[in-house]
Amino acid sequence: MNGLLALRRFREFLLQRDAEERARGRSEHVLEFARRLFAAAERRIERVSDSDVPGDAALDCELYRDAALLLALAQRALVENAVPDSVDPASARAVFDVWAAANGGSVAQPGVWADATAGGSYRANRERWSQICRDLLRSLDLRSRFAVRATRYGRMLALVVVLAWPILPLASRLRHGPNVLRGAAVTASSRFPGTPDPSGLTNGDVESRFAGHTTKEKDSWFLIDLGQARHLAEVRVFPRGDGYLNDSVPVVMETSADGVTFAQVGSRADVYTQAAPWTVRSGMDARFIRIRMPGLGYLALSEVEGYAR
Ligand SMILES: [Ca+2]
Repeated sequence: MNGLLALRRFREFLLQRDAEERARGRSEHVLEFARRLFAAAERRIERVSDSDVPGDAALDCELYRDAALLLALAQRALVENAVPDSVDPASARAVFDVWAAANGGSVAQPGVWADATAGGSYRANRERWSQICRDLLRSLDLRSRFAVRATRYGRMLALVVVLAWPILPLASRLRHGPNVLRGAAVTASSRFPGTPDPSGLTNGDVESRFAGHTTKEKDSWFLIDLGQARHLAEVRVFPRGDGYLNDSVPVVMETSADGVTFAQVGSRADVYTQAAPWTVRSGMDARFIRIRMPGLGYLALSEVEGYAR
């Protein structure tokens, strides 16, 4: 939904700009190019497993490395306000090397580029590549060219939204690691007729209506089963996106090791939204997470995310 909103603002931004801007700048072309590279980098980082298995960790290094190349190309295009003629691996590597030479830091550590599995230290190299991606995001000079120009046209906010849209999820992903609830099994106390299967609560998408909807009953709940106990530093709950938010509170979050005995780790009495989800940071080790509405009512949610750090 946030993506759609950003796209709409992007379109408005393009439509409203005056003829002079259209004639003299290639920035819309560059923005689109950078946006596609961000999306491609995000797809790779989404696949990072954070697994301790050496083979998985080595693959993670390669995913981060590919993402870093894409981010370096995006960074260069935004700074230079130009789309490169070629985006083959060799030219991407050359662009990355220029960035690395100027930024040093984590890139300069031995073995990082030459061999993702150098010295058998898969996890250390994965951490370095993750840091390189974070450094690349930080090095994007969003204010220099685009924000200044946008300010002149009084539309900085719209442009910042457009640029932040691909960057923020990526930065969050790099900071918090993967969404460990994604794909976890979901059951519900009941299912309102005609509503989707509640498995959509962990499909990685924040639906604009809802992914799961119980009937009105006493103690309605959704139960997420991770399959094994995991550490969760943060859990985010996204409500339905089509209104009726007052109906979705009060609500409690409970965790369990066995699916039988539950302990409450959070509660929410105030309305929350998809833009500002209900976030519980109590640091929990659990296999089961239950979102429950005490008393008479129903639950309608779009997504539940969980992060290990
Ligand atoms: Ca969902």
